[in-house]
Amino acid sequence: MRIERVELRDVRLPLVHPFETSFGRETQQRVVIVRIDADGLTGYGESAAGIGPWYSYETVETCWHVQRDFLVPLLLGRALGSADELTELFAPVRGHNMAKTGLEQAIWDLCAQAAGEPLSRFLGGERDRIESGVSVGIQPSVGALLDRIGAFVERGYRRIKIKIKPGWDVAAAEAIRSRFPDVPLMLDANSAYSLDDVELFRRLDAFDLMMVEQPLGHDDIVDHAKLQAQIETAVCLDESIVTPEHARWAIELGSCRIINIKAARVGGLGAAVRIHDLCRDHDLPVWCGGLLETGIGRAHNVALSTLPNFRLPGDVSESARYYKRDLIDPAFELNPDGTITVPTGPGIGVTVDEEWLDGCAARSQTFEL
Ligand code: OSB
Ligand code: MG
Repeated sequence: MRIERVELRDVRLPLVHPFETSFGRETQQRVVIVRIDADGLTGYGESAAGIGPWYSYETVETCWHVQRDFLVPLLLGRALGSADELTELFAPVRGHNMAKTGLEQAIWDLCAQAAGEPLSRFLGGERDRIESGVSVGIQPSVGALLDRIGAFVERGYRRIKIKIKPGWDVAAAEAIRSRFPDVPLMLDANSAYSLDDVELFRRLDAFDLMMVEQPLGHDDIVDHAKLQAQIETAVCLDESIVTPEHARWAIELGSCRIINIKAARVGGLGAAVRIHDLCRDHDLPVWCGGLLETGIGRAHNVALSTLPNFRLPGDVSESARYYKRDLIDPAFELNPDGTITVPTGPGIGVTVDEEWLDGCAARSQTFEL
């Protein structure tokens, strides 16, 4: 297919609840929505970079710059045989995985549509529903945390993840375990600790956690191996795995027993599938993480989550948990059994509300042949 038109939109959407992690508090989501037109079809993708360089070094501004000045010129007018070709095409641009992902996802959407298949099947997925978990931000008090978790458990979510940081860890886990003894529970530190905290992680072993996510440095895989060797709870890596090579290194070193896969972090769906396959071959379960995506990025996450080694509930929750009005209509909803139904239409299989998308866009830029 020949890439005829690329449109970037800088979208701002208020969050239903502020989201607080060890690196900060967000009240609004900012993303770049990518629309690509080719062969009479339209594909969408999302660069979920956010406002500041906290989770990774990327921001909406760096995405815009790298897309406008480097990636879009590589794409425009090009005849592509498959979305896999993008890995090589984009390789000269070092890093900037979120910038790449928005464009790459739009091409996957187009290719799946051209094949007349839902993206989930086109990627090799098998499920028609995915298990949904929820990521609960740092709350003003333990009481507020328990109330929030209670509401999500009531709603049917299959797994609860809480954000932790020094001072908001053991006591929070202990309180959750005494109120909800059986709830599948995990903690995400977003790199807030160091190897000096091994004792603290040993104490957390008492709470029957599914895993502890990214406890140490955002770019570390060496200290994580040392920590994993000293605790019972499985370490899961998020920030540290930015390429399939990092996944291989982490597995070889024993840095983790589980990997959180986010297409946005690893440069797209192609790399996400490669990490999935590598983990499958080494018998490591994976799950699909999130970056508070709008319905467009969420549709890609849902499709990715249907691959067989996504064996644990992910952070792909229903739209209403983030946004009052999503960019897609209908929005993603949670089934009573805590699953989300995978769209069956061609490509991402959701309808983008173009009018609302324009209404949420602070700026847009179109590149045409
Ligand atoms: O570390 O997984 C993370 C949100 C923003 C940045 C980093 C993370 C998260 C989440 C929320 O945990 C996942 C979601 O609900 O989309
Ligand atoms: Mg995380």
